[in-house]
Amino acid sequence: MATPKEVKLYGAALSGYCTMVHHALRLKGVAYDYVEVDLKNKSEEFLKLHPVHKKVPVLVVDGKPIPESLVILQYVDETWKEPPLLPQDSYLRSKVRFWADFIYQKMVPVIYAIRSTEGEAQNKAVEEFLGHFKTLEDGINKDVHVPGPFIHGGEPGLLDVILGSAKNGFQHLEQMLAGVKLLDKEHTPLLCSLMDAYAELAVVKDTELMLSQYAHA
Ligand SMILES: N[C@@H](CCC(=O)N[C@@H](CS)C(=O)NCC(=O)O)C(=O)O
Repeated sequence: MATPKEVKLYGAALSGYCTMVHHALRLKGVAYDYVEVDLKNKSEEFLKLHPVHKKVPVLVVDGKPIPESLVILQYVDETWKEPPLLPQDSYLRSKVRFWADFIYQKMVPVIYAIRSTEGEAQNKAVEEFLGHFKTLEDGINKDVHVPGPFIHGGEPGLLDVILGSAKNGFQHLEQMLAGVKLLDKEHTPLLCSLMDAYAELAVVKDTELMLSQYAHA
């Protein structure tokens, strides 16, 4: 496959899904242009790129649009091989994909539920979040973690990118919940330490700085 020439990311500064894609591209050293999409007033240009769900992120590579963050992350990993985000071993790769899918299918809806409810319903959603987070901790520990700051040891992998990109969002939720700890080192020590290590990466800080110019969005 020829190396792509023009890479453009359509995103929104406050979207954790888009942050993942910024990080993946930067971890791979891919040069790209960024287009901030006004989600309240989506342009015709953007709607043509993703007429199905009309959501960011959309990565456009040599004019060809690729929507959906998890699909994009895997495309990026297959297109720019180094450093790899997914393990070489296909069984391990399936485990990483399983836990990535768990985050999207089980955890994301609960996060939306915490945001959109209050009182008893919100307490229930928080309990559910903590339960899923512990399941994820145990699953990652058993299935894919090897000693080191990141999930596969010394270099960040796909699950680091997904979880690490969500850290700010989790912290905002904690502020909103005033007093409830979602990221608890006693409850989920491995996930907390993986996210702390990830937050120290230069690509994370550089992305945050670059996106801060759109912070009013
Ligand atoms: N499953 C999608 C979700 C993307 C998503 O929900 N994007 C939000 C921003 S965080 C969006 O574009 N919302 C605009 C809308 O729904 O109109 C993905 O993983 O890429």
